Amino acid sequence: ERLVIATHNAGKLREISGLLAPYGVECVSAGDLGLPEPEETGTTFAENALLKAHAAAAAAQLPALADDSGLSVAALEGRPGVYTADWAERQWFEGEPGRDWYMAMGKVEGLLCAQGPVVDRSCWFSCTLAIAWPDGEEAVYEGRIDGTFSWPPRGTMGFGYDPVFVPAGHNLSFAELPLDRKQAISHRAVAFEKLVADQFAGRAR
Ligand code: ITT
Repeated sequence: ERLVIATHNAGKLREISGLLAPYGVECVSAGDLGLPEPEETGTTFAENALLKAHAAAAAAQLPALADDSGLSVAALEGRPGVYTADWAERQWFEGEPGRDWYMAMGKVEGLLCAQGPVVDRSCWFSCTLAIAWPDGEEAVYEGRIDGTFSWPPRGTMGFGYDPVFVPAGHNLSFAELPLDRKQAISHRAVAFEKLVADQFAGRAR
């Protein structure tokens, strides 16, 4: 059985493939199928995840799994949240991949610093997984992990905002934790546990 992983984000694809590995699902990425990237016009993680999953399922005529995620900062009323990718979209340093993420993380830090010397740095990562079938059927699963926004960025593993996120109860950032340790606790792993219980129960090899 083939499942389209409806993401164009290489970091997500790596994590999703790893989380699905024990269940004998044959994964094919939206990129490999040459599927277009739909515009994310939703205002919630669920809306965007469903939009991406349905677009891929219809285009590929296969079941498709999409992930919409982001980092929310409590002292910024949950921003950037569903707009996390948008905050990094401006190419301040054209031709230098990765620097745009640094600027987006810096923007969060700047907004926090502007609030004064003592600021609540609580934040959380959210992940919403949506699975859709070509006949229009759908299901949604959500996960969250709480932590602290930490500056300056630390670590080289993971992707996106991992270098500034220190999960609650840990001292290392997500980018300093080996992938298997991130995968044991992350927002994505929490959502996956629900997806697997619902869709792949009893299929672990
Ligand atoms: P697709 O829509 O193609 O899946 P995207 O990068 O546009 O890829 P989103 O719209 O869901 O994905 O934006 C989520 C952003 O939040 C993503 O680009 C990451 O930078 C960040 N993010 C999500 N999960 C993360 C994680 O586990 N670690 C670090 N950053 C994460």
